[in-house]
Amino acid sequence: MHDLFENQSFPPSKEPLEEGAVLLRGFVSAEAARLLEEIARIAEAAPFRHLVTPGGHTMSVAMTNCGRVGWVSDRSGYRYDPIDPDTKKHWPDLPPLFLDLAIRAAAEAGFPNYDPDACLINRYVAGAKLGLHQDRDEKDTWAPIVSVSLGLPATFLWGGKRRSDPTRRMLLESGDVVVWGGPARFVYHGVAPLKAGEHALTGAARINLTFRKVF
Ligand code: MD3
Ligand code: FE
Repeated sequence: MHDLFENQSFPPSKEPLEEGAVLLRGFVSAEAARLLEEIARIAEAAPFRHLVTPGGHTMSVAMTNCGRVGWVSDRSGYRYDPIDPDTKKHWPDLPPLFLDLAIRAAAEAGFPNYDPDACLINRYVAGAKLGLHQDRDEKDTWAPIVSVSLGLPATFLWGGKRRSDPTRRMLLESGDVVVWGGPARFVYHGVAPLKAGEHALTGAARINLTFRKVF
């Protein structure tokens, strides 16, 4: 039997995680292939790269961006930059499909009038991980971050407002969207090392989009 949605999250479901955080399982399953086509187009203009942290470590996750600004890191620090430091050009525009999905997901989670200016695109292959961190380079501290998972599943780590708070684990699968805003905006979070696998849409990779209201 052909599985149109490539995962178990049909029909889409909505699950509150904590005050300000909502899990929308399967929210973008129907658009996953089109999203991946857009991502391939973006990556032709702004190729995925492994950024270096201020501490001098090369990140295992490969990144690129679209939107008015992109998130970048180098030895001098983290920042949002309107120019891609690799190509010296502006980042590709946010595709209308991206904007539409991010706005609809935010509204569904109780954040109307969402107006993101940036989308960070993370690509994980087996072993790639993201250590526990907060996202706090954005000026708007109430607007949500909207996260979209595509391809291989990953174990998402989700803690509290202090690094030492206990962390929960949750499997994020292709098509899942999580909205983190308001009181949930500054929770520590990360991604456990990706397990090797093969996905019909992305092959050996997981791709995550995070929409951000930067200004
Ligand atoms: C909770 N990305 O790019 S998405 C990141 O799967 C990032 O690639 C992860 O953390 C990934 O910064 C996790 C879920 C997520 C993203 C941002 C958040 C959860 C968040 C910001 C605040 C609270
Ligand atoms: Fe993050």
